[in-house]
Amino acid sequence: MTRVLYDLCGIDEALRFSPYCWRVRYALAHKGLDVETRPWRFSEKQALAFANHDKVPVLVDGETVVADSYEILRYLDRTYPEAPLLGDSMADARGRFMAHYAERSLAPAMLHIIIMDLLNAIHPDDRAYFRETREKRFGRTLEEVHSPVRGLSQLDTALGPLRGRLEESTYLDGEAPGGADYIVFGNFMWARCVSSADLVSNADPVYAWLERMLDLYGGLGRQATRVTDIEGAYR
Ligand SMILES: N[C@@H](CCC(=O)N[C@@H](CS)C(=O)NCC(=O)O)C(=O)O
Repeated sequence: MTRVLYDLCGIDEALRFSPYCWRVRYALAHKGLDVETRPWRFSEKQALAFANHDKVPVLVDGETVVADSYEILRYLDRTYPEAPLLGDSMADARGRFMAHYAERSLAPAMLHIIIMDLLNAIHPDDRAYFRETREKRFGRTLEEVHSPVRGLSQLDTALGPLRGRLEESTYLDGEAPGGADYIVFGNFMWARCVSSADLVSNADPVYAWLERMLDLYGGLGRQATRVTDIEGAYR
């Protein structure tokens, strides 16, 4: 059976940078499940029509189609109960909190730092769409969102809860990584793949955790193509 994940790609098919898709890539690796990732661009909405959805990730697992990264993690736990990602209903509820933390605290801070790099990493045919939809969402131009000094200070504050947890534990989920780690780490993969900005100082406990996360599953994250690996793509 081929398991397929529709995965956002950028200026090059090998450049995969969606934070939500990275959550799922790690979750599948955690379960030991193989997957074929299929590159998808913002303009290819019709390719997701079968899923009744317009965003990635979309997972096709045999006869089952699941959209939305969090729903995919829940689906994987239901279907492949060994090595839980989110666990019982209380742990699942905490996982949802982590998703809100990643999306509402980490991502906005990172966005101030990487937004212009992100635009540059997107396929040229998708850039006008990205600009138009994101400027509408933010209520500002991308250039106005770009504010690295502000972003770094905002990120430093937003990293506080992660630091606290990582001072007491190897992973957010304890001695071994789990759903909480993958949900949060997806955002760091997003930034890493599109930008060379240093987001975390190497004295920070978050830095050591990032290094561990990059090495998991045979270096899944570390081996991922970055925009800096693509000739002529990085300004
Ligand atoms: N809540 C969704 C969010 C997915 C999402 O926003 N994906 C972005 C890529 S990072 C996307 O496909 N956007 C399509 C668009 O903006 O048209 C999830 O967790 O999967």
